[in-house]
Amino acid sequence: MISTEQILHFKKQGYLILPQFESAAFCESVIALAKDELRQHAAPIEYEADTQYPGAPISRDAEGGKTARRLLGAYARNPVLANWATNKKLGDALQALLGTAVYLSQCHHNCIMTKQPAYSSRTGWHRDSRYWNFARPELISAWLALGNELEENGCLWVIPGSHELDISAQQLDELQFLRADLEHNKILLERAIPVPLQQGDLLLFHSNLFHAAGRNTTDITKFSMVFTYRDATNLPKPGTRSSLQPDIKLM
Ligand SMILES: O=C(O)CCC(=O)C(=O)O
Repeated sequence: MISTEQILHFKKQGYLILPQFESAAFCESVIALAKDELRQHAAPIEYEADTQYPGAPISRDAEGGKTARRLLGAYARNPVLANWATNKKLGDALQALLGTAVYLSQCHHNCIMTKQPAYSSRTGWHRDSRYWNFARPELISAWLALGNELEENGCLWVIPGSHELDISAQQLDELQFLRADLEHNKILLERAIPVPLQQGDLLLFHSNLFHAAGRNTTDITKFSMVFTYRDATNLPKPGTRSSLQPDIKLM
């Protein structure tokens, strides 16, 4: 299913879009499920306030403080989500990119991201691998657009090829976001591009790829489903957050 050209694109750019990977009907069914969970505030949930990102409510008790950002623990939350996260079509695509058997990490992403019209926050430029602890920072996240994702509702932006760059500690702030005030980083950020997605498109991206996202300025919530995968040799480091829950082998 994945061509040599697509593999080369992923290796060089650090991301790959597989258009129309899922049907609209499936995406709508997951949105309905997510809305139901949001109505019930079904734990585990990360709220915008928890992120402390720019634009987020100051605390869970502040106005808008109960705006959810992520329905966490998606794999264990519902068999529909678990089945999707381990489905063969996705597994085959990941195996083509990772080159070995594929394992789902339950410790990272593993969520439905919601970006709600009011109180959504802005995510700065970062590598997901900054807080992940594996033998190598070489995992792949699979981001399924459950609805259309555009600049106005806060789609992802990426810096193509940035997964391979050597970045010094001085280029990052104390939370490991790229410092926008540095001339060196400005040159890097000029290469940034938005990644608009249509409903059902799948974005696969490397855990070292710098990415960011804006706020949702529309009046419709944006939903995306995101899971993270490693290859068979890239084990989580014992005693870290990345090894808190067992990884799931895709068949
Ligand atoms: O949609 C967003 O705000 C970006 C989320 C993101 O980059 C992340 O969770 O790593």
